[in-house]
Amino acid sequence: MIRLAPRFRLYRDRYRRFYYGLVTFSILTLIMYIYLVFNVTDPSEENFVSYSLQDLDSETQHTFYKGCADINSYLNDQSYRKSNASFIMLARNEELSDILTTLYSIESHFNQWYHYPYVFLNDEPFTEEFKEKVRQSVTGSVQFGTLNELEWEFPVEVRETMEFTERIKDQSDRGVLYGDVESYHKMCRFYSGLFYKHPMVRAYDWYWRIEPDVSFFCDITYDPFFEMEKNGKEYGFTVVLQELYWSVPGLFRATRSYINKNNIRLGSLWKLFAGTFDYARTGDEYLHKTVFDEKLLKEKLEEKINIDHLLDKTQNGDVDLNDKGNLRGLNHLLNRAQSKVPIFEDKFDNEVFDLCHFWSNFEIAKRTVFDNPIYDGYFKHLESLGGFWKERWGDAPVHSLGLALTLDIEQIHYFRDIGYKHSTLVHCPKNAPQEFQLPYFAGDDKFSNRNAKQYDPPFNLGSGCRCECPSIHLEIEDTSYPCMDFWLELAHGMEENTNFGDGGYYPYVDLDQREEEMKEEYEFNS
Ligand SMILES: Nc1nc2c(ncn2[C@@H]2O[C@H](COP(=O)(O)OP(=O)(O)O)[C@@H](O)[C@H]2O)c(=O)[nH]1
Ligand SMILES: *[C@@H]1O[C@H](CO)[C@@H](O)[C@H](O)[C@H]1NC(C)=O
Ligand SMILES: [Mg+2]
Repeated sequence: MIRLAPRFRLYRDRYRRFYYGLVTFSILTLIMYIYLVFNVTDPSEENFVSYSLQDLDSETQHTFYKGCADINSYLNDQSYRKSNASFIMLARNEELSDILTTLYSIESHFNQWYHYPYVFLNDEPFTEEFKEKVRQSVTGSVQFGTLNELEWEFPVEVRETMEFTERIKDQSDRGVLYGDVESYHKMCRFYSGLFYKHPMVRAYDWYWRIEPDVSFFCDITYDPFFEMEKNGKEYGFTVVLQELYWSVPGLFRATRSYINKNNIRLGSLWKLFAGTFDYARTGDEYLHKTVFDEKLLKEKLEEKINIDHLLDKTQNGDVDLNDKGNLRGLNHLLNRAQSKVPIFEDKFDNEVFDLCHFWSNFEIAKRTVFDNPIYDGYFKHLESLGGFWKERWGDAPVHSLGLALTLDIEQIHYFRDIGYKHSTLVHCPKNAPQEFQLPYFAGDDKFSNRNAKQYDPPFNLGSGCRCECPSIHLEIEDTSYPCMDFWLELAHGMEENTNFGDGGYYPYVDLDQREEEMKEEYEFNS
């Protein structure tokens, strides 16, 4: 297993160069030139193997099944017990058609064999038409709940203040996604701290969260609740990615203050979310202060190299603004003068939030990962600080940081074999080899003529069962840098090879050496 370490690192580093090249490419024509010089023509790129084409299993982190389980023998196995579990979905009446899309997808790919119940929640009563259509579409029982004011609305003493209205309005000016949509704030608050207390959710030990307009691409032929329980897992995800910084600038500090005030003993999951300030080893004070991840490293080094070059020219008195290199230096100098280091606002105890989090629109979890005194106190603390309206703290980062208060990495499961799409992001696995595939059969008449399309071809390292991925998709596993890297290193117990701060973890980086390497790659015209 240890031998995997350099492999991941190698691919990751190559991948980073490629990815950031790609991003910059689409933004600035000037940088496009640099991109072309560095990345496209980089011969080492030929060896790049994306994560989605690799076997990522480790001893503690692996898919429960390779390919398809034989559903009938699975269900009839002596040791199998149906779990005390339910789907849950918060939704609005007007989302009915998107909801039916979701239901068709989850039923035809999973629930037609397992018949788990559903709980639908809404801040308004569901219409009769809604209930009728939903009941017709599923093979499990359904409950519909209406949230009361305490569950859905911000506390009266908050929502009737001028500050409340203004703060929310202000977020659109600052360009926070959904920042000025009050109901979105309510939704995030509800999912952060209240859903698990709802009586209909508390009636179960496990839940699977779904949303309108999501798709599943593979058959899930085993019972994920049962397998999680059997394997000591408490929280399962399909996508891990970075949050937009401006929606949560104060969340990490708030989390840290709760931890310190209550002497919380953190789970090892914390390492996935917290980084230290000692990321960059360098004699350069400015770089030490501003570089704490690979993206900034590249930006800041590029900036430094160009500025140094310009200053050098200035000293010799031969600055020529028709020269691309000089012009670039000047631009960088202006940028540096204007740049802020926003992430520092949220620094605490020498740790920063790396912005990674599990995407919470899909969750399979034990209810008590949230329904416990530590998490509950955490939510109350966050609520008291007003972050659900002063900022736009999302339930996803709140869940992730909150889980890390109690859970260890080993209790988290990556459902790599579940193909999933929400909005534009797609995770879709490669199918397992042919000998691990089984033919489809309907578990319910509704699905007896499920369109028999061609499944994706098998792949020797694949894990999926009867997957049909979108023909063209950008695989999130390959693009959720740096979160998937961190996840994999932790999943493979590789963090001892890296730089450890107090609680936080980051790969060790020698900035001065990287600067030398980068300088060599640069070509100045003069
Ligand atoms: N009842 C109700 N559900 C909501 C409201 N806002 C969001 N939701 C639900 O909360 C979930 C997340 O909202 P969504 O708009 O999909 O957010 P996104 O996935 O972050 O874009 C979905 O299941 C929505 O149906 C609301 O105002 N009322
Ligand atoms: C399911 O779990 C809930 C919450 O723990 C419990 O109240 C309920 O009795 C359980 N139901 C069954 C059938 O075991
Ligand atoms: Mg959604």
